[in-house]
Amino acid sequence: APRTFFVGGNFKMNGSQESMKQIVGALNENKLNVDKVETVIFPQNLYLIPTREHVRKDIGVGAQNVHDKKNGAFTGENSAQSLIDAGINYTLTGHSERRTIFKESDELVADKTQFAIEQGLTVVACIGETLAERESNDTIKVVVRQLNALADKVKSWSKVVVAYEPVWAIGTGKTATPAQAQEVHAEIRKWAAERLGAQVAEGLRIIYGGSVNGANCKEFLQFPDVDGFLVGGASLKPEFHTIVNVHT
Ligand code: G2H
Repeated sequence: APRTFFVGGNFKMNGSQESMKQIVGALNENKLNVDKVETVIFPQNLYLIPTREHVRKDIGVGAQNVHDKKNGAFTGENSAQSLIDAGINYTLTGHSERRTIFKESDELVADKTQFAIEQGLTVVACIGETLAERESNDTIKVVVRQLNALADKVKSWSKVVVAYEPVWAIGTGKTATPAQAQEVHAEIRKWAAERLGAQVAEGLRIIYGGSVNGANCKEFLQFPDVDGFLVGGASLKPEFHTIVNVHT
């Protein structure tokens, strides 16, 4: 495939100074396919700078959330400019936990995504349907609505990775089957071709997230539109290395 495989580790609100040291130490010591696989870890904010300082340079470090405006009076928010200043070159946007728990709208997620790109960050923009939406056959409708909201704001897609994360598969141990993921990923690429053009669609990385682990990651490789993974729970464990090395 012309697209570089992407594996992200979303640590969510986990970790301690001690566990971060261990995770970073293991990433530094192990043989990882990072020359072939763009590998990025997303620790909680408190650990971003020490992680960037200590983790090997061929692994990227990213934030889990970012504000949609320049530095200023936004108490408690996370600045894209400060991330760039600290060598934190990636961010997630629109994770379902942000959308659900923190009530982020499609439009806010799009504003955050565009602002982060403008500041120079590469953005992993997350989309996906709930169980109720899947059961009422609205999966594609929901995903396309989320994508259209992004496309209304995002001017350049070269620094966007789309993460398809069906909400019912997140942290539940229930993965979408690789075939279910492929079906939605193909629809996302079809949407991209229509809305953004054939060239953008061909280059767009579409990664899958939702209970990916060391044991199930290989099954996705036979599907042409799965360009990587966003890994939560398993990214805190040694099996993250197995996922980064999925091609070997
Ligand atoms: C989905 C995923 C990572 P998990 O949220 O973003 O987490 O692998 O624990 O389902």
